[in-house]
Amino acid sequence: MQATPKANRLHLAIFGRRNVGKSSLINALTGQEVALVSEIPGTTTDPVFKAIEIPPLGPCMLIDTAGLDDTSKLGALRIKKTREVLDQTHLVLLVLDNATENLELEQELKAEIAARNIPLIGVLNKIDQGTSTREEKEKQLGLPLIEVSALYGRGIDQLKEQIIRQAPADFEAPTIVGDLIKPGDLCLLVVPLDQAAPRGRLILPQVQTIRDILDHQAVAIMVGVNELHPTLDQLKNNPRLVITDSQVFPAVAKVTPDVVWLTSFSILFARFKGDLVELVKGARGIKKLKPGDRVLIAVACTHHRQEDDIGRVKIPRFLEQYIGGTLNFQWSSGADYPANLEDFQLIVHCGACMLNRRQMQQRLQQVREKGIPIVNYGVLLAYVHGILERTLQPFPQALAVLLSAN
Ligand SMILES: Nc1nc2c(ncn2[C@@H]2O[C@H](COP(=O)(O)OP(=O)(O)OP(=O)(O)O)[C@@H](O)[C@H]2O)c(=O)[nH]1
Ligand code: SF4
Ligand SMILES: [Mg+2]
Repeated sequence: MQATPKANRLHLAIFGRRNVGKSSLINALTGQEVALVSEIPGTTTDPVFKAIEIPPLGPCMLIDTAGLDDTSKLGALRIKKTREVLDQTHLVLLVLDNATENLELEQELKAEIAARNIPLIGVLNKIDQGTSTREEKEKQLGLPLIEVSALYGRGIDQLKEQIIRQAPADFEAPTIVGDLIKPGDLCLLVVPLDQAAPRGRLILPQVQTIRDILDHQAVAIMVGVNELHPTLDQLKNNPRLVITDSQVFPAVAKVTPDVVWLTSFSILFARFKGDLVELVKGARGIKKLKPGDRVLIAVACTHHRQEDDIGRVKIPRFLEQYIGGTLNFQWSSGADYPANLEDFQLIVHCGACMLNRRQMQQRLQQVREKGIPIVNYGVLLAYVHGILERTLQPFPQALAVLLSAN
């Protein structure tokens, strides 16, 4: 269970004022002492992530947060942290207790959650103490409240049922390649094993793609770049699909027969995590770049050598060669994502395997609002190598957008 990648878990955030029992609720939901509880208000000061399994939802990520009324941090920083949590949240639990009065903070948060279309469950904790104020609070807040006692485990099963009922079914796109293949189909996966590849392992997009192929009763064969040709020669029939690392597109395109679909891990991830159509539209922005323009390269993880090399060295080089001049590059990594997106003429994003779908959608939405073109590594590399049209053959909608832009 622990091996389920963070980005594939249902993210459930718990908000409420200090001391209402948010951390206690996490312990009650997990049945374990995973979160720090104390009678001192302000115990939890920064978001804390806990991976748990809630049957039948499967792997979840519970996010414990600092109290809404925690004033130990500057207001702007608190709001930023709350937004960062909401950016990746699929479902919110808003916790109150009988002592919570004047529900202004709760109202504000409720409005922000509604604006983002995130399902919200209201929880009234500590029902073992005092007289219930549920009805009055429900009226004030305009939200039904589930009565629980995190301390005594009361109402927790009802809360779990509600979580299961309200959890969005489509919090992850259902499949990476499953809709492109039939049981028994053969998929050839091409991975460069050069200096830049991590030693002794495969990277997450590769692993997840293999798992998805196997889940759909199809066959995955993985080869290095030089082995592709001899492997194709040995096969009785053509494979259904060749999926390559985008960095070796030209070599792979040369030996893959035209009748075989050719695409890349990062193009598959463009639609799995984000919106392939939007990222293909963004390719128009590459054409419009002029020397001196500013380009943001956003990488969603902080540690990967191969992706570092592609983002720091290869993509800048290809782009500058393509436009025949020098560009101004800026990089962001991990959860950092600059607010001044309007200062860039193009945004280039990695495959985003470390982000959940909602986080990537959120990033795309910000870019959309500001009208800045965005592409991902796969779309960009296919475009500059002149094979984007070919790599979009399996995706008619994105292909139509590309052709209409030409
Ligand atoms: N009586 C009673 N006490 C509870 C209940 N849930 C939590 N508490 C107590 O309330 C206090 C605060 O609990 P926490 O879980 O630390 O609350 P929190 O909302 O995480 O607090 P901060 O991290 O400070 O924002 C602790 O003393 C808990 O034991 C409950 O259902 N009933
Ligand atoms: S750089 Fe992006 S696609 Fe590559 S491993 Fe990191 S998060 Fe995943
Ligand atoms: Mg706490």
